[in-house]
Amino acid sequence: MGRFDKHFRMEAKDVEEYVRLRLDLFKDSGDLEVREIGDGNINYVFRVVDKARNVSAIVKHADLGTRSGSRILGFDRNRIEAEILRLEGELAPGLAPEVFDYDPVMACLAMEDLSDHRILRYALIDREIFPRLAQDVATFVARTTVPTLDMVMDPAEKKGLVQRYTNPPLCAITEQLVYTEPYLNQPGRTKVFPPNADFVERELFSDRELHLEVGKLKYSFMNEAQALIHGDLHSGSIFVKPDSTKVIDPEFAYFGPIGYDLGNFIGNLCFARIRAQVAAPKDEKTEEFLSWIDGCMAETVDRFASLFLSLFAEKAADPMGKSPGYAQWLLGRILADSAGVAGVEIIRRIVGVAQVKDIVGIGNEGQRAGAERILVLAAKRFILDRYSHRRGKDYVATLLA
Ligand code: SR1
Ligand code: MG
Repeated sequence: MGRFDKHFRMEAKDVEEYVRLRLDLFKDSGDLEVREIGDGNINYVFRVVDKARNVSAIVKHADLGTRSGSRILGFDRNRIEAEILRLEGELAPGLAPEVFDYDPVMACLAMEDLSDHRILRYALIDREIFPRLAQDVATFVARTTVPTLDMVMDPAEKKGLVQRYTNPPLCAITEQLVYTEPYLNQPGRTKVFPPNADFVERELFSDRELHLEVGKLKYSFMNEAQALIHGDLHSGSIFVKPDSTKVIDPEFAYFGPIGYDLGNFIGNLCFARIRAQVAAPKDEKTEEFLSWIDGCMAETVDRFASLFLSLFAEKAADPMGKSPGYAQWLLGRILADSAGVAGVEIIRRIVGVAQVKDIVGIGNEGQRAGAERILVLAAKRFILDRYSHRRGKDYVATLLA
């Protein structure tokens, strides 16, 4: 029996041996540099470089649980990620990394190295501008989701896919971290910035009307098998350079509400916007960035809406789905979900256990407290008034109110 015929948690030296045996790319390689570069909570991510031949790859390796060992997830997420990346690459060409190999035994996924790109979250923290971002993300969300809508896909085929991409352990993370814990003051399950303790108690833990609306959004996340979605489309799941956008990490993919993807992205733009507004130098670069990011937020929503309508008109097969007004009705639901999700994503990243550098990286205590308050109050409006956020400019208006 070979070394890689039974799963074990690999270190860099194991990955070096593994890729030489497994990947054609490195079959003729001499020296290889292998480094673990993962900065997430879940998987091990290795960059493998053959400097002499100028080739490289990323190997994403799953263990049974999270990196801290606090949660058992199983290995299926790695299969889901490999299959969904390939599917996304077909549906939205150029917007997902190329997959070289998937190995269910070692729970390893080898893919294109995107080291010439940056993670969007860190680029936005540096106030970098990406003119293609809105168009690329809107295209990605519309093109990867519309084909699996009920009125588009054959119903039996769709039900088969719903089974294939049922993702209980990863959905459970979202159900708990996004839709539950930020509203309950449970020991160890929230991280409240001390200067905002009273504010959070009043605005989040004690607001029963808010809890009811978040409960309704949670119902939609848990029950609405609308389309095959990415499931974790935050700014850490997107790589960018000025002329390219690549969406990575679809291990949370499952059949859920499309608004979960669109709203997640918009919520993460809000962090970058408010961080720059509150904590960046008051200079020309910041002014340009603020005006670009407001436009990006609005453009993403509006482009998604118009692309959704045109794709739906082109692809809808079910006669009832072709009824006049049906596509607009469905889009209305998706946009309301998006606003609600932008709200719950913002709140969970401020008081939940998985926080973001955009906010926790604000070193000045007063500025951070102020940024959190602006964001939480806007997030509540996104949730409570979600049916009136129909245009991109509605999001910007709420955030800047
Ligand atoms: C335990 S995982 C924490 C978060 O990281 C992922 O990217 C998801 O957003 C998840 O909620
Ligand atoms: Mg991830």
